[in-house]
Amino acid sequence: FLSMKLDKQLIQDHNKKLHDKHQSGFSFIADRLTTEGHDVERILAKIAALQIAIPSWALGTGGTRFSRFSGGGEPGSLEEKIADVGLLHAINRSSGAISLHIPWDIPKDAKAIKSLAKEYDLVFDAVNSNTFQDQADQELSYKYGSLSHSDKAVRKLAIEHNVDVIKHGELLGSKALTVWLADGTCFPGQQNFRKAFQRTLESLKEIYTALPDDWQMFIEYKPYEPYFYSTVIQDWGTSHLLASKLGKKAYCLVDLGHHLPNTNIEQIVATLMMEGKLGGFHFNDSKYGDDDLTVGSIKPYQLFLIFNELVYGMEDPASINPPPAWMIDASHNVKDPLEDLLQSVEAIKLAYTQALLVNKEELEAARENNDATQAQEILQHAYRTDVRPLIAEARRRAGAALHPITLFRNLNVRKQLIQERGLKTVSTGL
Ligand code: PSV
Ligand code: MN
Ligand code: MN
Repeated sequence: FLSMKLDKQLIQDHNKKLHDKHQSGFSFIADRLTTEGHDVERILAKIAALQIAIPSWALGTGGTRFSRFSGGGEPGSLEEKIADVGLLHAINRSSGAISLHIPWDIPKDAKAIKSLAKEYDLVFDAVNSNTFQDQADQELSYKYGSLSHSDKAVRKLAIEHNVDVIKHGELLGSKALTVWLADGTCFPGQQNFRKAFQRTLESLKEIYTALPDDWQMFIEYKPYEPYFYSTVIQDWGTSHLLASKLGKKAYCLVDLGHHLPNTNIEQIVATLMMEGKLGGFHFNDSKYGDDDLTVGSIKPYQLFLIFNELVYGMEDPASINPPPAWMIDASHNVKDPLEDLLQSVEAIKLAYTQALLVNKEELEAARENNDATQAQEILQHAYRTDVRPLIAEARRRAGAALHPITLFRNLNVRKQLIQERGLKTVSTGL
């Protein structure tokens, strides 16, 4: 099944069945938007262009520190992971990139892996380093930190690993390195904050030197976990400080789950874009912490407000921010990972499309007049528009499925994957 790739005819058959229902829904929204002065074709082109990278570590069932309930048919090799992302991309034509975590997914033969990905029409997004775990044969430990460690020899090991990750990425055609530094402490007094920051900066400078000119470095922040008292790169301010000190190839990476409850993430996005320092995004959703749930499952309005700032930043002709890299960073404990990813991509596209509908001129006028009521009307008019037929239409035109989850289920994909790969499978990741 997977070696055959998804037969395009299956998608056509699926679309044929849903055609009439889709067409009436699409005409309805297209007419309404046209009446409101929107250029529907322009919106469809934008929706089609948005590609979201799938993390290689999110294709299997995730777990917590308490348990992991393994799912069947999970990809056991990088080749199988590529096949899974290829399948998602064939179904939605919006997941045309894969983001690798190294050493969880070391390509043994980069050339072969690159050409396999090409067969599925996939490219390699940012490569991620891992200095939050000790590897089996590792002589020095990251228990007390990596890039920030008090021991120079440990820092050197972590720096070399990051440089090595860049080299792997170069062979695959990646153009960015994401550094998420778990380093931190569990107890007050355990660490000199200033020294830890300085050492991290020095280590990052060495990695930055090894970064090719056409690459970017994304610095991901997170307030807590795995350590529970302090984290060296705890927030966007720290990430921004490091990125500015490093230089123009260094940027901040916003992971939606990496904020303390009720943080105004859309305001962070606005500030970073204003400064030209928003490099990338890890999408997920959460109720409490870094829950890594399906995008849009808990706080869809917040996601829309974030996209409202992203669209504003991207469409601003004076913007100095490069186009951000879009990635999902999620974990699936109870859902089929592939269904969950299809839902996440859909949620991102929904929020993006709704943000495209915001009447920017009217919103600015309301703001200038301090008309809070009207500002809310304008935002929620866009947010409450059912844009699903637009996304489906963009997919249909790209040769993808009108309703991805329905197709996935009707094709019995999981059953076939279990037949191919077995019922008891474990995929690398957290
Ligand atoms: C850390 O919580 C994180 O968000 C980083 O992006 C890691 O690379 C990823 O999760 C690992 O699952
Ligand atoms: Mn992340
Ligand atoms: Mn995370």
